[in-house]
Amino acid sequence: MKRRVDTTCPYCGVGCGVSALVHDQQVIAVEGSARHPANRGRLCVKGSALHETLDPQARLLQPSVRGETVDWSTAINEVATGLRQVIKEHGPDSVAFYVSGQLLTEDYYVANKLMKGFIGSSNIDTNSRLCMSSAVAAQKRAFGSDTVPAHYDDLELADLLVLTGSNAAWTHPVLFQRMMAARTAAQEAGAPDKRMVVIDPRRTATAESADLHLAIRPGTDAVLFNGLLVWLHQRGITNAAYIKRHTQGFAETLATAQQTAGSVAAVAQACAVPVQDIVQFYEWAAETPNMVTFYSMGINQSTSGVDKAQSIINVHLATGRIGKPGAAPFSITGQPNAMGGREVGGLANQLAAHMNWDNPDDINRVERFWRAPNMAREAGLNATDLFSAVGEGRIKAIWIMATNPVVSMPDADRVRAALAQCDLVIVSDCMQHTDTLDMAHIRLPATGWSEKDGTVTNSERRISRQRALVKPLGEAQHDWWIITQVAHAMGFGASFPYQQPVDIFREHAQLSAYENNATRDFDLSLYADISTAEYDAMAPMQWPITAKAPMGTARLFGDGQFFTPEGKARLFPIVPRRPVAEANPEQSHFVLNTGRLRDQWHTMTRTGLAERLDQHAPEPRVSVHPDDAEALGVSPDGWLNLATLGDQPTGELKARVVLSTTQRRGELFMPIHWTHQNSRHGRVGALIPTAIDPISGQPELKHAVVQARVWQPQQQGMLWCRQPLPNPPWDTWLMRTVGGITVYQFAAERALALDAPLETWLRDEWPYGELLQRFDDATNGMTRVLWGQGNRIEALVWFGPTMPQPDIAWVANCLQADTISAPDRRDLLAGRSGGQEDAGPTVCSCHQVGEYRIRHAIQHEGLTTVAALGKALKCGTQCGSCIPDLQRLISTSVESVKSD
Ligand SMILES: Nc1nc2c(c(=O)[nH]1)N[C@H]1C(S)=C(S)[C@@H](COP(=O)(O)OP(=O)(O)OC[C@H]3O[C@@H](n4cnc5c(=O)[nH]c(N)nc54)[C@H](O)[C@@H]3O)O[C@H]1N2
Ligand SMILES: Nc1nc2c(c(=O)[nH]1)N[C@H]1C(S)=C(S)[C@@H](COP(=O)(O)OP(=O)(O)OC[C@H]3O[C@@H](n4cnc5c(=O)[nH]c(N)nc54)[C@H](O)[C@@H]3O)O[C@H]1N2
Ligand code: SF4
Ligand SMILES: [Mo]
Repeated sequence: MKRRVDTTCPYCGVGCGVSALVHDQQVIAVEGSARHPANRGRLCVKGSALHETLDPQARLLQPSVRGETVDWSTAINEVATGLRQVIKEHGPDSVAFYVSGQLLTEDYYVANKLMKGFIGSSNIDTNSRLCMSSAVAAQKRAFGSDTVPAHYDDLELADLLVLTGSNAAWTHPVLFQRMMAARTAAQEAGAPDKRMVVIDPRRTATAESADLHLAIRPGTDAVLFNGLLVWLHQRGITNAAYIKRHTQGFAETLATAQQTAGSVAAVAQACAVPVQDIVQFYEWAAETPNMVTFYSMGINQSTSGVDKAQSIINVHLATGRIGKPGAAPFSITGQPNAMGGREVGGLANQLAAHMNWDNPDDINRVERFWRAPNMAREAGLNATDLFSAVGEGRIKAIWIMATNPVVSMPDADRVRAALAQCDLVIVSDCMQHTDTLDMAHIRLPATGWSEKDGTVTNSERRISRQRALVKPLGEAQHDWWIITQVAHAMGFGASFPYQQPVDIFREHAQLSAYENNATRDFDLSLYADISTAEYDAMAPMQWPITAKAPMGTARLFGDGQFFTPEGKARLFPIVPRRPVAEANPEQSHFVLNTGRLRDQWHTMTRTGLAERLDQHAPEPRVSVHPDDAEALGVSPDGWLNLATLGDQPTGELKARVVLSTTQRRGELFMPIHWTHQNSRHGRVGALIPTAIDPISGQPELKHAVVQARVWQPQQQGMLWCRQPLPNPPWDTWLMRTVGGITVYQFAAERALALDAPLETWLRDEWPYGELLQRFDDATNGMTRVLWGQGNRIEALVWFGPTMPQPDIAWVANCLQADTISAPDRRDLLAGRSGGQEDAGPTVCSCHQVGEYRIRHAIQHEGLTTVAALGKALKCGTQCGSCIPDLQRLISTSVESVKSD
C-alpha cells in the first residue's frame, strides 16, 4: 500500500518540508510539502532528487573492526573498551568526538551529554565550526545569546534585501525563490520596488538577479558596513531613541567606523568598487527601514568572520532594524540541523541548551540536571586544534560522526596524516565509501535520511520532524542508538535510558526549561512532558515554545530586550582586518575562493548518486578571469596546477580552467565537492592553509593564496567501462557514472603508450575482453579503442593530445546495450555521436534540458523569456533552480545575436 509521510529535507538549512510517497520499503517519489511554512510546496533540485539517492549498493551496512565484519555487540564493545582504555591511561582529554550539523537533535544531544558530562571532556566539536561559529560568536557578543531573531517571511516583507557572502540562488534555493517571487509580486501590484543588493567578489547566479551587485575585494565587508553606519548617521537615519534605550557601545562604534571608513571614497577604494555603486547601496539603505541583511559563508569563513558579522549587526542595532517584520540581520545556517547543534551545545565552546562555560552557575546547573559524575569544566578544542592534537598524539582516540573531515577541513592532507597515525579512529557514516571512512579502524553503519527519526531546526529556529519512511537497511542503526549503547558499555547506562527519540527530545526540552525563568532564549518548556503521540504529530514550530508562546515565536528582540546582563544589545567597534594572505599575480600567486555548486551537496556521498545532479557541473573546473588566463598562458580548456605556498608545499591540485568574467582578476574559484573517491587531485581542502578567526576559531576557507602554474599533459582522454578500475594509472582523473556506465576523464603528464604499458595494464588489471578495434585518427592525433566480446562492448578509450568532447551519454548508451549495431560501432570509432544532436551541458536538471538546445531556442526560435523557454522546453518549470542560468543564457545569447 502506498503511504504519504511528511518529513524534512536533509540538505540545506532552509529546512523544507517534504511529502514522501512510500510503497512497501521504497520511497518512490517526493514533493514539497504544501503545509510546511518554510517552503509551502516548493523543493529545489537536490530535494526533489532525494529518492534517487537511496541506492542500497552505496550504503555502509555492517559494522567492522580493523577490516573484519562484526556484529553490533562486538563493535560497541570495541568502541567502549577502546575509549575506556585511552581514558584510563591518558585522561579524558585524550579522546575526542567530531560531529556534525547533519545529525538530528536527538543524536547530537546524546553525543554532547556523553562527552561533557560522563567522559568528562569538552573535546567535542562539530563541522559547524567550519560553517557557523563566527555567526554564533558575533550574536553572543552583540545580543548576549546565540539568537537568530528573524522569520523567513521577513525575506518577503523586506523592501531592501542585502545578501552578503551568500550565493542563495544555489545554496538556499527555496528561500531565494521566495525572495524573487515577492519582488515580482510587488512589481506586478505596482507597489514601490523591492530591491536586492548582492555583495560577493564573484558575479554569482544570485548576483545576476540583483538590482545592484557589489563585487568587493574579498574580506572587505567590514569596511563596507562601517561606511554604511557612518553614512546613515550623517543622514540622521540612526535611531537615537532606540540606541539610548536598548543598546550600548554606539559612540565608540561610530567613532571607529568614522576612522576606518569615514568617506565613501575611502570605502570605494578599500572595497575596489565604483563610488556610485557604494552610494547607491547606501542611499537605498537610508531610505528603506524594512531591510534584511542575509549573510552566510562569505562572512563567516574568514579570519575576521566575527567582526564582519558584528559590523552588519551594528548597522541593524543603530537603526533599530531588528526583531520587526521585514527588518533583521539574518545569519543563515548551511546544514539542515546546524541550529539544532547549537541548541544542544555541539561546539566545544558551548555547554548545552544555550548555557555557557564562562558561567559557573550554568556548569553547575547542567551537572545537576544530568547528574553528571564527570562534568567537564571548561571549553574544549575547536576543530582545527582538535585535529592538530590528534596529529601530535595528544588525542589518542577520535569518533567522527556524519562528517567527512579528510575532505572538508582546511589543510585536509594534514587531517588525513593525523588520522593515519591515531591509535583509534571510529567513524559512523551511512555511506560505504568516504575519504574519512578510509582512515577508520572501526566503521559503524548509521541510518540515513528515509530511515532516521527525530527533529531538526532550520535557519529561522523552526523545529520540524524528520520521520522514518522505511526500515533501516542491513545492520544500520540510528546514531543516537549507537552512542547510547556505547554509553551503556562504558558503564553510564542509568543516565542513558533512551528507548526512542522522543525520550531524548523530552529530556532536551526539560534541560532547556531547567531553572530558565526567561533568562535564556532557548526554551522548549511546552515540550517538557511531550508524549510519543504528540511528538509523532508535532507540527513545525519556531522556538522559544513555552506556555506563553504555545504556537512558537516568530521573532525575537521586537521589545528591545536582549540577553546581556544589562538587557541591552552591544554595538562593538570594528577595525576591519584584511585576510591573512595577499595575492601577487606577478608571481602567479592567486587568491583561491571556494564554495558550492548548485546541484551537489558537500562531499557528494549522496547527491553523487543521482546522475541528473551530476550534469550541471560534471567536472571541478577552476574559474579564472580571461585576462589572468592570458597572462598565465593557459588556453580556455587548459589545465592549471595549483599548489599551496610555503617552503614545503603540501597540497596540490590539477584542474581544467573555465574562463569567466564573473571572476575578479587575481582571484580563482574552485568548488568543494570532489574527493579521493571520485578523483585524483580534486580535493580542494588540501590547498587551504589553517588560518582561523581568533574569537570563533572558524577557518578562512574562502581565502587561500596559491601558486598557479600551467600544466600541460601530453595525453588526455576518456574511458567508458562497465565497472570502476581498481587502480587508475593516470596522474589525474575524475570518475562519474553516466547511464550506469563508469566514465573516467583523465590526463597524464607523460603519454601512456597504448600498446604498452596501458594495454598490458588494462589487460592485466581489468578484464575487458579482447581488443576489438583501434582507430588512430591522423588528422587530430586522437586514438579510439574498443574492447569487448563480439558485439558487446566492454570498454572504449578515447585519447590524444587534447581532451575529447564527445556526447558522453550517447557513448555510455552504446556500452550499455548488449549488442551494438554496426553503424553505432563505426560512429564510436570515428568519434561521432550517432547522428544525435548534442544538447550540451545540462542546465535544467529536472527536465534534462541542455545549454545548446536552450541557446538554439533563444537565437533561432525567438524564445527570449524564461516563461517562453519554460513553455516550449519545460526548463525552469519544476524546481526553478536553473532560472538564473536561463536568464544568463538569454542575456548572453541575445547579445551575441545582436552583435552577429
Ligand atoms: N547546492 C548546495 N547548497 C548548499 C550546500 C551545498 O553543499 N550545496 N551546503 C550548505 C551549507 S552547509 C552551507 S554552509 C551553505 C553555504 O551557502 P553560501 O554561503 O551561500 O555558499 P558558498 O558557495 O560557500 O559561499 C557564498 C559566497 O561567498 C562569497 N565570498 C567569498 N569571499 C567573500 C567575502 O570576503 N565577502 C563576501 N561578501 N562574499 C565572499 C563566494 O564568492 C560565494 O559566492 O550552503 C548550504 N547549501
Ligand atoms: N574549502 C572549503 N571547505 C569547506 C567549506 C567551504 O566553503 N570551502 N565549507 C565548510 C562547511 S560550511 C561545511 S558545513 C563542511 C561540510 O563538510 P562535511 O560535513 O565533511 O561534508 P558532508 O559531505 O556533508 O559529510 C557528511 C557525511 O555524513 C554522512 N551522513 C549523512 N547523513 C548521516 C547520518 O544521519 N548519520 C551519519 N553517521 N552519517 C551521515 C555522509 O555520507 C557524509 O559522509 O565543509 C566545510 N569545508
Ligand atoms: S532548498 Fe533544497 S536542499 Fe534546501 S531544504 Fe529545501 S529542498 Fe532541501
Ligand atoms: Mo556549512
